[in-house]
Amino acid sequence: MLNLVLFGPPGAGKGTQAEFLIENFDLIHLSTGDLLRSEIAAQTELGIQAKSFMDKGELVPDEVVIKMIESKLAANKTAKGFIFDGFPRTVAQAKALDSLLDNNATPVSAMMCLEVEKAELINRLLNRGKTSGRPDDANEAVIENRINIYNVKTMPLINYYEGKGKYRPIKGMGTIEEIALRLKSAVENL
Ligand code: B4P
Repeated sequence: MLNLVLFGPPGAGKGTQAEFLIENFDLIHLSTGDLLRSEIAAQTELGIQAKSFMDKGELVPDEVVIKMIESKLAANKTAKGFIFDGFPRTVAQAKALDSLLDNNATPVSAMMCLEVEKAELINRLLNRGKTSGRPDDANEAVIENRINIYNVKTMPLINYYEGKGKYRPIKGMGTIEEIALRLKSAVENL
C-alpha cells in the first residue's frame, strides 16, 4: 500500500499535483480543504463552524479534521493507498494519522514536501482568488496569515517525518508539468 502525505505551504501546488499522482498511482485523494469546502457548500453544522476559521486563514480545530479523515479511511478499506493532501497540518494531526493507519497496518510511505518561494505563493493564490470565489484567496492579509500559520504550526512536521526517514523535499517552482515529473520520479524511487 502506498500512503503519501502531500505537503507544502498554501499555494504550493498540493491540490494541483494530487491530480497527477492519482492518475499515475491509482490512489484515493483525501483533501481536507476540499472536504471542508463541501461541508460549507452543504451548509452543515461542521461547515458553518469551519468557515469561520477558514475565511480568516486559521486552521480548523484538530478534532474536526481528524474525525473527517477517520471516517474516509473507514469508508475506503479496500483502497490501494491514499494521498493525504493538506493533512496533517499539525503534530497532533500527524500523530492521529499514524495511529489511524497503525490500526490498518499501513503506515505513511513518505511525505512529499513541495518547496516554493513566498512571493510565488502569494502570486498563485491571488491569481486563483480572481476566479475561485474563495474568500481565503481574495485578500493578501489573509494569505499572509495562512503562510505565517504554516510556518509556526505546520513546518514542525518536516522534523517529525525527517526523524522517521520519510521526508522527501521536491522543488515546487517551475511549470505544473515539470513539477509533476519530479514528483512522479520521487514516488517511483521510494
Ligand atoms: P487547502 O484547500 O488545503 O488550501 P491550499 O493550501 O491553498 O491548497 P493547495 O496548496 O492545494 O492549492 P494549490 O497550490 O494546488 O486549505 C484551505 C483551508 O482549509 C486552510 O487554510 C484551513 O483553514 C483549512 N484546512 C484544510 N486542511 C486542514 C487541516 N488539516 N487542519 C486544519 N485546517 C485545515 O493551488 C494554488 C494555485 O496555484 C492554483 O490556482 C493553481 O492552479 C496554482 N498553481 C499550482 N501549481 C502551479 C505552478 N507550478 N505554477 C503556477 N501556478 C500554479
